[in-house]
Amino acid sequence: MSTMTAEQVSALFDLPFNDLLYRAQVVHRQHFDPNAVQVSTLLSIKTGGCSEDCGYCSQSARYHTGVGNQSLMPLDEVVGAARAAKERGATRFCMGAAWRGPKQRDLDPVLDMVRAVHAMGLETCATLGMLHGDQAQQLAQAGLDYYNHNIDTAPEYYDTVVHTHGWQDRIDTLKLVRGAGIKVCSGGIVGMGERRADRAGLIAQLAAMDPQPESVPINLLVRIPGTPLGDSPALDPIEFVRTVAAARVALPRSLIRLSAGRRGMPEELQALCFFAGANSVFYGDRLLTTPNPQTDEDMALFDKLGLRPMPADTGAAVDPVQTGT
Ligand code: SAM
Ligand code: DTB
Ligand code: SF4
Repeated sequence: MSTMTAEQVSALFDLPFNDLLYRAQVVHRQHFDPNAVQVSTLLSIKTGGCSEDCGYCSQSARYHTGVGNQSLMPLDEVVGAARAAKERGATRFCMGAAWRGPKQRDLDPVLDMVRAVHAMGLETCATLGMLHGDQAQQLAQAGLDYYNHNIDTAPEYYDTVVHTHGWQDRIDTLKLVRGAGIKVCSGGIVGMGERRADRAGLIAQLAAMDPQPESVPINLLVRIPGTPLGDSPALDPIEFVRTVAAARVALPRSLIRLSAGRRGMPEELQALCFFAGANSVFYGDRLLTTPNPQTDEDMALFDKLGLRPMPADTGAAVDPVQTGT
């Protein structure tokens, strides 16, 4: 596996925009069908009241954001939401919980959810916070395909944003996930006041993982009033596209997911992100606690751009000869 240092990723960011997008587009076409986009739907199965102090998050108990504290959703509601997501065309269903990490009594009902969603023929993903002991193995045995656990930013910037756990804790959980044979979904957030060097550092850290994460969500900060980052200055949209393109070049075989923040992006910006190598989205009217584009708007955009939903389990490399390039 060839990897890139933070300096090399920084050099990508510094390229003229057209050169960067060309590099990204070439890499994208070498490894993927350029017109296929993977479609995941999110569900918050346990919302709010979280012990952690992540400075971007509406669900921390420490900030007054208007997000209530809801206990774990019953199994039948989760199954109903997964069925609706499948009917609308999602191939992966991601269950998110506002925990520092699950206790065993939290995990047991989540294992039932994973079994039920897996049995429906959807790819399963969960994001439950830090794992310990044999929790990752239990999830793998229940049929979990992916675990989402973002490293969120460069190690040097992490402690500016989060104080109740550290960047290394995130890495430790990712190791448990890999060790259990679960595919890794890990990415980050941009627009948190970090420098370009931190964005490059985030991407270089993801690229240095061996193997690289199968899925890499790139979130644009959703500025939540009441959180420490609620008044952050907006990231320049062109810088966001550069981030997507640099991620595509450094992570050639990963699905790069346009994640939080898409609702605020005009179609032209989303189109540029797809051109820069993004090939996955969160699809469905809500993310966890904030709105996402409406599904019919997304389908209209896909139609306009000639994009097709990617079938499940073809996230890895495809033969470029068959891609109609
Ligand atoms: N509690 C678990 C954790 O922290 O890993 C799982 C849920 S947490 C909400 C999942 C991810 O959502 C975070 O790591 C972060 O990348 C993203 N996220 C949360 N709030 C966000 C916001 N306001 N804007 C953009 N991304 C956000
Ligand atoms: C990820 O990288 N982004 C998603 C998912 N993984 C769990 C969450 C985005 C949350 C956006 C803010 C909210 O809706 O609360
Ligand atoms: Fe809790 Fe996760 Fe939000 Fe951090 S990002 S406050 S761990 S829900």
